[in-house]
Amino acid sequence: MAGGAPSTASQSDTDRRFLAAAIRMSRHHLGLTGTNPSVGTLIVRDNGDGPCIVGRGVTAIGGRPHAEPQALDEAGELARGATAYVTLEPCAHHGRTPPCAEALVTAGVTRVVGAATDPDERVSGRGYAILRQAGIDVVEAVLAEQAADLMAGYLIRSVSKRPEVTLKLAISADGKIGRVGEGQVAITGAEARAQVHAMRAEADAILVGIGTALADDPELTCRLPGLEQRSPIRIVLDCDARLPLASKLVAGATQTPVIIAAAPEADAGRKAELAAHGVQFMGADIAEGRIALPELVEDLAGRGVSTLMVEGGAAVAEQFLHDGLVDRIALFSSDVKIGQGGVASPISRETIPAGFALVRDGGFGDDRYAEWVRKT
Ligand code: AOF
Ligand code: ZN
Repeated sequence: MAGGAPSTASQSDTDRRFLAAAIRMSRHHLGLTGTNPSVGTLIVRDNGDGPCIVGRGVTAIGGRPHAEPQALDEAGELARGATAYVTLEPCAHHGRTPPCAEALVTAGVTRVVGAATDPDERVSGRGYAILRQAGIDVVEAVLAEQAADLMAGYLIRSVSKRPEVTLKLAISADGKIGRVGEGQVAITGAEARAQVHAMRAEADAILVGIGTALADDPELTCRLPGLEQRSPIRIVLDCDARLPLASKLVAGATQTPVIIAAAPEADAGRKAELAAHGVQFMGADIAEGRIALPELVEDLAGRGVSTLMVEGGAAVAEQFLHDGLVDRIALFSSDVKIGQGGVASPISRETIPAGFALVRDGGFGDDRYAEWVRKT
């Protein structure tokens, strides 16, 4: 709009556009910021000839510095009189870095548009209050749901003291996830597999049961060119520490951590052998002959895991569903038929539990993809 203040309608369109861009940017460090959320910040200035980005920041790898000081650094003096788009309420506490809300005030930003609110009690509501007290115009909760969706791991871990759990399944046309005793069976195609690897890159940890580890000998790494360093830690539910020394998981344990959740009475000699190959152990409670998942996920949150991908097999998936520990279901389905001897999937598009809402429905190559998020 030439001259004058933009109309409210076009202002809110502009706000949504820049926040959407900040949310997309925040995705870059998903899975790399430890217990901190990956936040995106854009500093946008309008000299009368349209809005222009003058500073960008994403929470740094490891979680610090936060997004805002990086974006402000890039903007320099251009931040004065500008608008800051932040995907999370700016922090208000003196942690390992000074409060971002104060940094925005000091830099002379005159407007802040925020998406998600922060459940961290050191911050919640206080970040926005600091800004308002300084006379900054604050607009809250723009694209809040989209921002919260990407930060679900951080939000769930903060509130529920466990990671966000994504159950990923690849299902054949006849409702199977594999074939008994045959190791890995290709169900989905190359594009879907690449998407699974991208999901792994964004996750903190990936988990399978020992049945899957023995049958499939999986690597559970991200093998997308250029993203190999972003493999999540691998967790195996393995009461008796049976993971073979010759498995691919053990072979790569010194590069990408492998943690076995084992019973206290697991053979000490086996554990020592595995440990000598770089495998780590976490103690686990046993209930009805199986590893107790509520305690396990709480321990994982304590170790800093905010997002956990569960990749198999059927019994483990069922146990997570039964215990009400699944927050997101990612379902790939293909035209391939498994036939005789197939392992039935514990879930299908038609049997998604109550309380889940469909958030994505599309495809990768020849395969269909749908994603549901727990709303209750
Ligand atoms: C922001 N911008 O980019 C991020 C924020 O341990 P600290 O001092 O780093 O503080 C962690 C808290 O900071 C975390 O719980 C969340 O409230 C906030 N994260 N805040 O202003 C950011 N990553
Ligand atoms: Zn901060």
